[in-house]
Formats: sequence, C-alpha cells, structure tokens
Amino acid sequence: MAIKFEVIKEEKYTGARLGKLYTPHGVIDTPIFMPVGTQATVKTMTPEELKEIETQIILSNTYHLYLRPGHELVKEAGGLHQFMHWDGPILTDSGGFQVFSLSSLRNITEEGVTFRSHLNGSKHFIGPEKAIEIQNALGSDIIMAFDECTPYPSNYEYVKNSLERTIRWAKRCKKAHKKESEQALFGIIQGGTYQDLREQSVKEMLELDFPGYSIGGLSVGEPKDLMYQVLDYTIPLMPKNKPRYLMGVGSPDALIEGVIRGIDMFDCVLQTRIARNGTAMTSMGKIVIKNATYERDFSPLDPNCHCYTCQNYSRAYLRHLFKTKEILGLRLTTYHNLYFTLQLMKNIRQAIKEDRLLDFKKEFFLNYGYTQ
Ligand code: PRF
Ligand code: ZN
Repeated sequence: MAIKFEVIKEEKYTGARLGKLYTPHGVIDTPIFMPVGTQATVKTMTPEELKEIETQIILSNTYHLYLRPGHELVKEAGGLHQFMHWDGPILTDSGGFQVFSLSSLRNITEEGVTFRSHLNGSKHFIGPEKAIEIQNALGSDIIMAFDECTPYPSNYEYVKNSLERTIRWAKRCKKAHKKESEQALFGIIQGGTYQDLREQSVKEMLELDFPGYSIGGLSVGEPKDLMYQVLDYTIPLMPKNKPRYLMGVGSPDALIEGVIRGIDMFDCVLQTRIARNGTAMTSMGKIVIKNATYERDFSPLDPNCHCYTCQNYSRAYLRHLFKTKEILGLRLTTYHNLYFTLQLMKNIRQAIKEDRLLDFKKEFFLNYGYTQ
C-alpha cells in the first residue's frame, strides 16, 4: 500500500477528525489544504517558499502535463517530484474534470473522452487507462480515478448514466493501475445533488475498495447550502478509516464547513488565483489591494498575519506594485494567501484537538464575514 491513514482523534461536537496520512514523500497532518500547482508549479512560488509556509502536499494536473510538456518528458526527467524540485507529497487529478472545463469539442463515449486541446486545437483521447498511464509516468503519491463531473444543474437521467459510467471507468482505472505499492489510487464519488444517486455512487465505489475517496461534482455553481446538504448525507456513508477529499473546494468558510462534516483534504485555485488579481484573504475578510482606500495605508495586509509579506510590506506598497504591474506584487500576495489558508487549517486542527471547533467557527465568521 502506498499510503496509510490513521484517525488520531474525532472531535466531540462535530464530524471533524484529526488524522495522519503517510505517503512515500512524507507524512501529512489532516485536515489539510493542498495548494494547486497545475503546470508543475504553484504559480509564483518556489518549493522552498512552499516549505517555509508549511505546505504539506500540493496538487497537480494530468490534463495539463499530458498536453505540455508531455508525461513522457516528465518521466524522462525522473518524475514530477524531480522535474519540479518538490520532494514533498503530490496528488494529481485525473483530467476527468479539466477535460470537461477547458477543452473544446468533447465527445464522451464508454471508452473515454475525445477532445481538442485548449492550447492549439489538436485532437486527443483520454480514457481511464490513459489517465492512469499518465499519472503512473508522473509518479505522484496519490492519483485520481478518471471521472465525469456533471455540471449543475443536470437532469436526473443524465447524472445517473454519468455516475454509472464513472463507476465502470473506476473499475478500469483500478485494473490499469500497476503501481499500487507506490501510488495510491482514490475513487471519486459523483451523483450531483441527488441523494439517491450519491448513495448509489458511494455504495458501488466502496465495493471497489480504494485506499481513499473523494467527493467530486460539487462547487460547480450550486448554492453553498445545497453543497453542504450533499455533504451532510454523503459523508456518513463513507468509510471512517480512509481519507475523504472534497475536490476543488477551498474558500475559508467552505473549509471550515467541510471539516465540520468530516472532510480531511481540500484543494482550490481560489487562493492563488485571486492573489494574482490583487485580492488578499485576511482575518477580517477579503481586501482588494488596488482600491484607493489603501493608497496611504502603511499597515500590513493582515495585522494578525505573521507571514513574510505581512512582516515586511505595507498595503500601500502592494497597491503600488499592482498599479505598476510589478511581478513582486503577485508573488507577495500569493505567498500571503497560501500562508493565511495553511494557518487557518493549522488553527482548525488545533481546535479539533481541543474540542472547540464550533467556537472557532463562530469567532472566525464573526471577523471574516460569512460569504455565501
Ligand atoms: N472531478 C475531478 N476533479 C475535480 C472535480 C471533479 O468532480 C471537481 C469538482 N469540484 C474539482 N476537481 N476529477
Ligand atoms: Zn500575511
């Protein structure tokens, strides 16, 4: 087995748990947030900087690396870890989501998906076996099954057919995966916002006995309350002794709500993406650094933050960097947003340890503002 998962503690008043996830490239304390490094780089951050802010695991993407520079080249470089100079754990997504959100002229069949590259229009095919072959070549610690993420809203028949195909694909992924001792293959639960379909998806995925499970198909445009409802009826059906990963979710409020319901792992492009358009997450909510309000504001982004950016630079300076389109602005804001989020997860873990997660949530939302 490539991974081992231990639940260290269950919180007294919620579904939250503390865990340890052992991977070939290190041990991860859960619940955890994974910064996204789509193209074998967490945009603007060096691996040393990622270590400095206590990043435990990063996420990368099959779809992008297959198209550019190609998984064979990455393999030739010695695998993704060596290629990008990150020696910590890596999880790769299967491409099952990106192929639907980025490529054009997609055609889904039982075999897999034919699509045109979002880069140059070239024609490609990825199916379950190919998705595993690519991820085997990349050498990530955790790999994901090839799935279809149904959009919201989708009708019942469509979601049912899709999730049943995703299960057949999951079986093929399992069969194609030859490196079980080096890479853990996670199954993905789909089923949209239909309770009986989520139940069916969990039940059939559990029969395949994956070492970990993710919940896909959420945060695709549905109201947040509906997402929480889906989590409320889906998570209790999932195994207690295996990691649970909520894909593509990571706003601060959703991190807290997800942990409370029993999620162990999250990833999201939000932190790094909004940083690059000049939005910082702070303990008092989001701030848009270009706003005129900050022209003469010589205080740090977040007075409660101990990151490198907040220790050394003012809002006025960061505003100046964004106004003049200086690259350092992107770097400093990304650094802060990731630090802020990893710190939030650390505080969440501490609150679980002390059985005070609900108090923590109350206080966090009071300051941050609950964003729906
Ligand atoms: N499937 C896969 N990756 C994903 C998702 C999914 O459903 C989502 C949905 N939020 C994000 N990333 N494979
Ligand atoms: Zn900071």
